[in-house]
Amino acid sequence: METITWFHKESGFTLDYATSTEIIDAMKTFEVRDDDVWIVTYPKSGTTWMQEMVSAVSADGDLESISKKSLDDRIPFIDCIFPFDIRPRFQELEEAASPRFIKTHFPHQLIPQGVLTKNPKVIYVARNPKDVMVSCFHFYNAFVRNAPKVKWDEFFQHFITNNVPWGSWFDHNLYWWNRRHESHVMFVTFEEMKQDLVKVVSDVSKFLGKDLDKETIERIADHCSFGKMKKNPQANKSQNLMKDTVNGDTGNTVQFMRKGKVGDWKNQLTVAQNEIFNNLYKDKLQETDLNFDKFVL
Ligand code: PPS
Repeated sequence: METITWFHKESGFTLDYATSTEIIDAMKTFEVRDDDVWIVTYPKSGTTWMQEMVSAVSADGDLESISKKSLDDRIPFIDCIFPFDIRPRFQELEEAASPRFIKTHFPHQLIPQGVLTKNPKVIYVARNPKDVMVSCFHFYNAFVRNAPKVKWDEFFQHFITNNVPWGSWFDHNLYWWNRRHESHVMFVTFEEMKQDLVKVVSDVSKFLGKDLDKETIERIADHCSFGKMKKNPQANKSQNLMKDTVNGDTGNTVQFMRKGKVGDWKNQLTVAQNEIFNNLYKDKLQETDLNFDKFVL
């Protein structure tokens, strides 16, 4: 298996170009507050979707006010190296008024320990691993500039051997699945959001202690629909639009909001890969009650 040049190993994990040792060290001493709200996800699981929702809910549905600030400014991505000097960003977060809203992909082994030992609100968004794998593949190939592209068959091997950023999908998800009954933890899936977004907005609102009326909840759900978010430059990260070089230089651009579907993996995995993945999936989850069978098998 060839090395993917824009991945690197730190503290036993494969990470991508956007996370450094400096970030890992800064996370070790980052002071977590009980009134923080952390959005924790394995990459490509619906993080941005949840960020936009949490942002709208916490602003009581004032969509105009939230549209004035970029999503990353409203809910910073703490693991990310950009902009390059991380000190002002960490200092800003340390000095920010409560409640702070923070996004992270870090697995429990690397996340600031206060997230695990204190009682901040944690919203964990999970998505079935096959769609995650395919979404990751397109994202990494499209958004990493000036780097050699990786072929799907290679990426598949990397994913099933945990040699992808933030490690094993199974370990990452199972940690928070096992803590889902704690009152300060909300475990929600991408597939639930697809099925009934109004319900998820309502649940998130209750979880954050908000008492929003039906009209506001429906307006937030509409604002968070795939179509609306795709047209929203704050959410679609359109400044990062890249040429689609995954399938040769087609001249097409790849959008951050790519397809937003459940089951898109069926267009990507070969029959043999599907069989390999199903065996891995069954093996890893057989003694657990985390179940994405309906979307995976
Ligand atoms: S990241 O970079 O890890 O933070 O990516 P993340 O935001 O977790 O995941 C990106 C995928 O989520 C899809 N997405 C949505 N789907 C449906 N509805 C809405 N509103 C929505 N917003 C984001 C996005 O399209 C990516 O999935 P794919 O399968 O690649 O389309």
